[in-house]
Amino acid sequence: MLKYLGVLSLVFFNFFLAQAKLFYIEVKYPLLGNEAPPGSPWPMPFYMNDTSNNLLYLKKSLFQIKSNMKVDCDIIRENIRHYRNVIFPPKIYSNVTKKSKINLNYLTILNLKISAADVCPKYPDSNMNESYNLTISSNGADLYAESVWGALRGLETFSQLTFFTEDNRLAINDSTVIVDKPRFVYRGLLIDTARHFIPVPILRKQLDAMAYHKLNVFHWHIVDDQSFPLELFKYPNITEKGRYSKAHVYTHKDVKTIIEHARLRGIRVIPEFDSPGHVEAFGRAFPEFLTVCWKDGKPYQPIFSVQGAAEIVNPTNEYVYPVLKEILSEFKNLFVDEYIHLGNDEVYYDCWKSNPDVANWMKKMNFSEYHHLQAYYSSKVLKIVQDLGRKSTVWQDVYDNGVELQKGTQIQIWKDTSILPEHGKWSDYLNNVTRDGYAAILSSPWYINFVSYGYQEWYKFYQVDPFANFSGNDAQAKLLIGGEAALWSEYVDGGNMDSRLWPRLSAIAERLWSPAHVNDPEDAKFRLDEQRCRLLRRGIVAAPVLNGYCGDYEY
Ligand code: CP6
Repeated sequence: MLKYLGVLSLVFFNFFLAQAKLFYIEVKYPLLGNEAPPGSPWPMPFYMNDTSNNLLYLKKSLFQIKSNMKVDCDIIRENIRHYRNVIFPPKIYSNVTKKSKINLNYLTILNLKISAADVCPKYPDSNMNESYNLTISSNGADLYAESVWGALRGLETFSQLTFFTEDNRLAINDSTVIVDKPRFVYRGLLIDTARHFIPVPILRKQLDAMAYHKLNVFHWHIVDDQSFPLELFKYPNITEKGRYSKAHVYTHKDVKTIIEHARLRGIRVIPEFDSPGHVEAFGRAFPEFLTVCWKDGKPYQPIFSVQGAAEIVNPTNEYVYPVLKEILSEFKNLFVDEYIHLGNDEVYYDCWKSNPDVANWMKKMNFSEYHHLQAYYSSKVLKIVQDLGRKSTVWQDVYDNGVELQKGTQIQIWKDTSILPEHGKWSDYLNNVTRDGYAAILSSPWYINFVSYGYQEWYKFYQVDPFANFSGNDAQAKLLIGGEAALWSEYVDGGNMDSRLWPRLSAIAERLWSPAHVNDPEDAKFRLDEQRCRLLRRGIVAAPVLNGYCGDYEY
């Protein structure tokens, strides 16, 4: 009887499978019919014509990229090399159809025509000109750019316009015309390397992937409560006690490698030294700089990892500031960007409130509120960075506490009612910060570390518009300089970073680069699906967008 049942269930199962297969075929092919035209770029350029369907073909041995630079420029040299590899990926290109019976039209040259041909800039900065124009014709392709940085963005677009045809040749649409420039000057990604250490090669790969999306700022949230993975010459003790292990440290040499790689991709590296909160790892070497929390009328140990009273610097200890000055001075010597990020986020007052010495000190200083104490601390560290000749970015908490800031200080908005009910709306924060004359960077809607099911994430990221509910004038609008996705790494390390970031970050990158009207996810999804396949071909293990498949060999 049992045996009989087994056979019966097998029959039923097979029947079921057959039904499922039928259903699968019926659904799958109509969906696949809705593909983006091959060679569709991501993010969408400012302007792109309806290209002809005439194809030009590319052959590695017949194709050259030339530049009009009058000075030797390592950035251009490196990117010509890099993009030749991207356009002709060694493994995939080795399989293309080599012989042809018919005469094909070949595209043989891409000319880089850079206006500032006698300037090879050293580092990308907040003023870099990233605009470019690109034309493809049978006489050759021309890439016009004001600066080297625009040439890099144009090279990326050019590489995306090329695609493999069904007969397995590399092609590009003839008569393509692109006029392109970024919508926002600041298009960033925060990577947190303190909750999990991210190996240098993985960071380099993410910098490549950022350049594939024209993102231009790597905000390196390098230290936090959990670890202090940065080598410090001045205070080796901080690193020794703050790191996870010897293997989990970015040496000065590592940092320089990262900055160099980012430079060649047109990406700025802004390091963050977060304090007075998020300093547990730092405090292991300097416990005397942390606030001692009190309970039941006496100080208590251990001070580490107390819920709701996380480790916070004690701003009343005057000896902390010279040490911070040394650390920030080492940051200044190591990192090259004009901005240093000073954190100052999530300073919970419970521990300060519990400590009677802090209360007495505040009385002496005439501080009636704990945010006065936080403002006192923030002003001191801001002054240190200013004296070092650098500008500061800070989380919005500094602004929220009413600290007077230097012009040019950038405020990063991370709060929203959707994160904590006591927060305000991010659009209100943007209105207020820019009204007061500060540059604002939007992050609240773009916590890329959070995941839910499938499309729901990227649709949500994509549909955000930084100017939604913006009520400021033109001058204020200019101060909304862009946005930054944040990858907090509590549940991310080098192993799952690719698929956590991509292609969801691609959606944010398009929001920050492309014109505001490019905002329909139902339209974008086919192009994004293609971008995902492009990322796979380039070695980035991006998550799927639509059902179906990429090439025959990609996952
Ligand atoms: N770590 C640090 C974090 C966060 C912040 N700073 C954070 C807070 C709330 C959310 C996501 C991240 N994990 N150092 C705030 C800027 Cl929802």
